Amino acid sequence: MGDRKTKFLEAYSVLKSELLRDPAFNFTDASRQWVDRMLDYNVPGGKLNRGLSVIDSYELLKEGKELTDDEIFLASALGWCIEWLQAYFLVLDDIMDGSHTRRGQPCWFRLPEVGLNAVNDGIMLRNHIPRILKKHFKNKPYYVELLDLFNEVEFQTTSGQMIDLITTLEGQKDLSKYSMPIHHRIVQYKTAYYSFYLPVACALLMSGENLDSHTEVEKILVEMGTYFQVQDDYLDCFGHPDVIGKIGTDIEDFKCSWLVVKALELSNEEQKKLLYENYGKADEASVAKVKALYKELDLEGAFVEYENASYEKIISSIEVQPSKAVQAVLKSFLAKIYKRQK
Ligand code: GPP
Ligand code: MG
Ligand code: MG
Ligand code: MG
Repeated sequence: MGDRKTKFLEAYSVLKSELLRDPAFNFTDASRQWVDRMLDYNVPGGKLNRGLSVIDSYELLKEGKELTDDEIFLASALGWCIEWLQAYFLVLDDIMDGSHTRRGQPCWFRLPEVGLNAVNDGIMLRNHIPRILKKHFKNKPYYVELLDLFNEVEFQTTSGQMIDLITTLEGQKDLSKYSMPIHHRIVQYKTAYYSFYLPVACALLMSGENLDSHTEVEKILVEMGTYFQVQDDYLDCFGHPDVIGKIGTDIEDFKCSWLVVKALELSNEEQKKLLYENYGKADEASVAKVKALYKELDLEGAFVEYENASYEKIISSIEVQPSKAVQAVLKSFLAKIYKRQK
């Protein structure tokens, strides 16, 4: 595994050098240095689960046949495209959510010399993806499918992000519109497709598979991605910033988080009143009251219950999959996130 990650990181250096050689940056060294620093700051510093999953999944789909160096590089390049996509989303999401830290450092837009130039950097990150794909996959029979996949998934994520954002609009802060079905719709779109379906879909395309014949796999991965975002919502409040690398903002931001939806389900009238009065306010006292109510309602216990039920459900749907290789891909992905602390 250590070796796998080393090779994956080597591929990052190769891809970055190729992108930095673009004639667009020939005129000034400053532009090349900006992109260089922007990439190092935003692309490789996460857990790299999504990226590494492309290689792991591809290997499992090959059922024990050893991967060639070329195959490892190509799977890594696809993995990095997902990490680039993630960096693009996170740079912009942190502006939209008014976040302060990410991966244990200030959000990119919080750096004084960056500010809202980060919007353009986000667009730059997004535009690197088709360049990587063109350079390394143009002659592959699945090239068009790959482009289409990235486009579709970007659209889905943007749609989820939009619903996430418009449910919190100032002046319309109304907790009564928050429910599990709306939460489910948001997280399925904003997180599950790009974080779970995309890595496995990339591996399937590389193995010569047709994505239309794997809709059941897509369904399971979307379910896993939903579970993953519920964990993210949980950690936003109950995780430690030093461990998760970011300071939660969901309560202040009036987000339709799994925690607030669950709290609404479990609250009596008085507790509901407290939520209505304090949820979505930036002051510390209001946030503290919401967190105290979450404790009182034992949302930690409710989360463990959800986590166990969700795990059982996903495992059962994996075990009826006809292909053992596909089962292995899905189980290995689930194992990476089950009971995660960060
Ligand atoms: C995670 O939501 C969702 C995204 C990062 C997708 C963003 C999509 C865009 C089109 C910009 P989150 O805000 O809960 O994530 P985090 O807790 O990491 O900030
Ligand atoms: Mg966010
Ligand atoms: Mg967000
Ligand atoms: Mg979050």
